[in-house]
Amino acid sequence: MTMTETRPAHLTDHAPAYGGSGMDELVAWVNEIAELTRPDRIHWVSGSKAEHDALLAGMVEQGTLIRLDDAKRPNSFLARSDAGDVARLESRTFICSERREDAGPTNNWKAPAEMRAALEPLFAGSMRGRTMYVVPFSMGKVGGPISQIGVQVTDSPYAVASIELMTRVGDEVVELIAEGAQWVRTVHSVGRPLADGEDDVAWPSNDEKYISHFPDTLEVWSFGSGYGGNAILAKKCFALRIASVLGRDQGWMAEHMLLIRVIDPAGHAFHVAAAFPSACGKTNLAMLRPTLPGWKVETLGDDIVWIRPGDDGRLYAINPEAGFFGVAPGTGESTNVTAVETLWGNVIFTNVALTDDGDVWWEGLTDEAPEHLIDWRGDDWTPDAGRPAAHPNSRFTVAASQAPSISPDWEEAVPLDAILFGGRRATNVPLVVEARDWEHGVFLGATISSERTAAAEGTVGELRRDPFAMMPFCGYNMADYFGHWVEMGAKADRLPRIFQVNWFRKGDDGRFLWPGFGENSRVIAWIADRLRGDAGVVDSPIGGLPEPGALDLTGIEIPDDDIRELFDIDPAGWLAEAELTEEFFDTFGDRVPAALREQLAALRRRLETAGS
Ligand code: GTP
Ligand code: SPV
Ligand code: MN
Repeated sequence: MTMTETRPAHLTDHAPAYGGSGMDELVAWVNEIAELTRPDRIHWVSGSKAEHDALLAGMVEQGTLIRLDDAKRPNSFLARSDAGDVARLESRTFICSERREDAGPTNNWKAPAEMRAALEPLFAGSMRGRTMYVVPFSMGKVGGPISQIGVQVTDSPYAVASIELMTRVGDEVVELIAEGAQWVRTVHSVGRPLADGEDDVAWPSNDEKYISHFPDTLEVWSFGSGYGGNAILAKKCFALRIASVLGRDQGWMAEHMLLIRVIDPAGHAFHVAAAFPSACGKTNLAMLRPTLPGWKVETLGDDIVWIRPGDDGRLYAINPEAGFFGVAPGTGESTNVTAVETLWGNVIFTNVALTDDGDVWWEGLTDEAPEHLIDWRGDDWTPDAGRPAAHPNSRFTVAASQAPSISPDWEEAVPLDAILFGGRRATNVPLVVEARDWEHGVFLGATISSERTAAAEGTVGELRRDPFAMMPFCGYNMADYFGHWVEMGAKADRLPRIFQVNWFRKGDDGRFLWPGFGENSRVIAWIADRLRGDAGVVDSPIGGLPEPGALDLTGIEIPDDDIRELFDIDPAGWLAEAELTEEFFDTFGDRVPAALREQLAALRRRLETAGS
């Protein structure tokens, strides 16, 4: 079959015409999806600015977007989602590997054939009355050594505009596909076909939702949601769940991490990646403005990192994304001034509040709320309303290049010097701990727990396991993933050092013991000094702690008692935690690597000695 025969020309506008068997495959796949979903039009997205602007203008006209005041927030827009479509849905997320044990006990599993049978009637005709967009994208710079490519077919112009900010979209990707490069097939429908002449709603979606992954065939099929990670399939679905499987098979890693370059007062640079669960401070640390004089942090990425061993025995990292899809609430002048500056214009906001003068607001942007707002649902709001004006998982979508802190070379791979694991822990976990070695560090990552946030469904505040901050994002059996981490340690000979941090420890009175945000630079500085070898450390049963005085606290007032509490290690509390870790490991049967079982036994021995 030739290209022209397989392409339904009457539906298609701009379609890049490269030769090659890869191109025929792509076109055949697009046609197959169109035949199933029955769109009125097919638009091949070129990624041009004019096209992006036209998409946005179309959504304003249609009611999906509100254009913000051009003087206050140039070229920026507000979307209000359906109230039932506000976050990731872990309960509707499926890993459809051939074998159930390859998904493991922490993922929902369905056999591929069974899932296809469930999806087929949902996708059949699901794009009627709509345009089907074909969006070719690259994760990492196009053609880069650690980059990967994919195509998303979607009936959501909001998803298209978001993907254009979050990834690199363009014909060069189609050219790579035509030449035969491996690519990931992602299909997305909001699941709201339009009858003839029926008016669209502002936020089309479907009560029935599926976010399904087929790791064996490198496919993602997402139905019913238009929100964030459910709809921007390049992000969590591809760059974490599918990529983690590629990494397992090909000897690299896909991680839920931020990436920064830390520069000390003498000009030494260190590259640090940090895995914190959703809405636990990655964007904040990625944009850290140090309060410690002379220190500087450059942003490389805020959510996803891909890591590969280099020829020199070090681990190299990239941020595969091109934008930030960041949590709005809690982002303000005092907490993340860099983000506030990044958001000057060219932003798509979702589910934040609208001010009377056509700008946006959310809890934490300013200390005092405006006297009147339109809240995220479109209702009048005043400070005494008794409910937040912005949804707790409201977000901004903006190009990474707009951050004033972005590294000049942020698209290049950097050698990793340190990896941090963290979470929200009101108790037990100290401000910072250094792993004894790689395997102990992997144990720290594997045993992270964190209090739930609004980034997914569930009860906010409830403590849950979130190993490596990857619980919702690991595309295969998590015990095998632990094993992959252990093995990666053998693949490199200048491994990054591993630390655990916790900005969220609370006193008995419920207040945070650590001021956090810019002051986290003090912890980063201690870590950087450790990497250079000139900061003091003392051993403890759970790892290395800063020697008294080694953490630079000049210029801030923190009561000595609070500092003591921040580093307090209660052997009984930790032994109880070890008990839970064993229960957690046992849910994987004998798949947990022996190295981690040994780490747990050694931790218990050290705690028992300390406690006696
Ligand atoms: P995802 O995009 O969901 O993966 O999350 P993220 O980890 O990038 O989340 P983000 O950085 O946006 O964190 C959001 C929340 O954490 C906000 O409410 C912040 O105010 C809060 N936060 C970040 N850093 C600190 C800190 O050092 N101390 C305290 N107390 N809160 C913090
Ligand atoms: C997260 O939940 O970790 C996010 C937001 O980064 S979303 O892309 O919606 O998953
Ligand atoms: Mn995330």
